[in-house]
Amino acid sequence: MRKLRHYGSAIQEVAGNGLLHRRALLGHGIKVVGAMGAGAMGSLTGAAAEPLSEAPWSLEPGDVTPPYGHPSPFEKGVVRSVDNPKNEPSGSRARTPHQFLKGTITPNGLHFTIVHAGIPDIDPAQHKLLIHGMVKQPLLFDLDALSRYRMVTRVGFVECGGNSAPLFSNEPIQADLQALHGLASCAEWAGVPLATLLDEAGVEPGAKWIIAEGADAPHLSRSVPLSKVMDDAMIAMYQNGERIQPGQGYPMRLYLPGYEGNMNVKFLRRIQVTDQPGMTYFESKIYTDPLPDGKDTQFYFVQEVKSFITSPSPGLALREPGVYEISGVAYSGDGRIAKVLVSADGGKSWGEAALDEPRLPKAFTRFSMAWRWDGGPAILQSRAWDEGGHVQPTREEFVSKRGQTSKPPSVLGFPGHHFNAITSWAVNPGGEVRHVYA
Ligand SMILES: Nc1nc2c(c(=O)[nH]1)N[C@H]1C(S)=C(S)[C@@H](COP(=O)(O)O)O[C@H]1N2
Ligand SMILES: [Mo]
Repeated sequence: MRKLRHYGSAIQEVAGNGLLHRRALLGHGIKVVGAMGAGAMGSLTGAAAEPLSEAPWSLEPGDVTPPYGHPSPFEKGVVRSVDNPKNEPSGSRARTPHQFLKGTITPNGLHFTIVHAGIPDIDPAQHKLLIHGMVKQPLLFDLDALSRYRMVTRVGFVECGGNSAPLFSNEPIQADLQALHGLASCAEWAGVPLATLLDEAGVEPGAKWIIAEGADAPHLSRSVPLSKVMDDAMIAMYQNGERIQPGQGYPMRLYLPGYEGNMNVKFLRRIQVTDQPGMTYFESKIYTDPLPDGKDTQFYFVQEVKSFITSPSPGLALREPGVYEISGVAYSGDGRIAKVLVSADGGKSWGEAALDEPRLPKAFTRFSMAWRWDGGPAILQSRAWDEGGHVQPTREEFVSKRGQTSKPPSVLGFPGHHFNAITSWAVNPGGEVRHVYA
């Protein structure tokens, strides 16, 4: 390993083109930004010694506290991109601005949202959930009845099968991170385990599936294997502590940790226990993957291991050579993230990123890596492994298995589904960040 001495003390380089040991970001012996007065941002150390001037907000009382808080008006650019703002009669998507977020929890107002016919205005006092089919005793719940059961809390992601679909394009599409990977979010969900309710209803022998149905106009329906339902399915009613957002399925949704977004039926009103799948529209026509041999996959469930760098990323230019934190999220529908490697030289060499705790199964894990950008060209990549030993494929591996622009855009406008290969950001000598295939 090479020692860098440019910044006063020795920081280990752990991989090519400036990837540094994580110690570099702990502030030991490295100057991250310029000295006071020299750089626009000031220094990380010594601020206490400098005189501070009084800004207007320091001289008078501030605003009243609103009953419900909102981000600072200075953060008004941190919003979802909505691709059907007039809510025309087609699907509508709102994408999470990952490039502006840190940590692992997506704020409720920024959770990605896909609705196939708008957001229904459901009166919770009139909404009911029916459980029927191959059960000894059909059950009908209103929200109050459901709220009397023991609830569980679980942090986990939801990812649309169409997330990252732009990366099926033969040429790298120049767009920001939220346009490319914004159809995945992570929240703390609270609700009643579906197993509890099915135990009460009494599942009959021979039952193998449930078919879940929403109360919105399309009555979106999906089949879920009973084994998954009994394992960790939840009727979620709370999202990050408050009632779930209308866009997330108010007043209740099916939450299936790690499973394809579409299966997480929102506005849930019916669960039919059956011995066979419903072969519904979305599971038989839309979210299947065509393979190069002309066949299609049947029943894609688990969102496979994936990661992407959130910063730097397109639109977040680097101002000047120096030390930066490369930061991103990794997740797997199969369990915990075990390891994330980062490259600054397009995959020639890799260094192991630091993983933030807690590392929860089927949830976002934040990773970071210190990087000294010398002002030259670089290609940044991340690659994740999960505890089950699954590894995020390279683009080459993915394309040889699944093909490129594998089918014409579906009715949802996605040219393909379930893309989880490595994403590459090129940093050019001016500091601009572009999406490339490497
Ligand atoms: N009832 C109903 N459930 C639904 C949908 C819908 O339009 N109606 N959209 C599905 C799709 S395609 C996805 S990806 C997820 C998105 O969940 P979110 O909007 O909470 O992020 O919800 C799924 N559940
Ligand atoms: Mo979706």
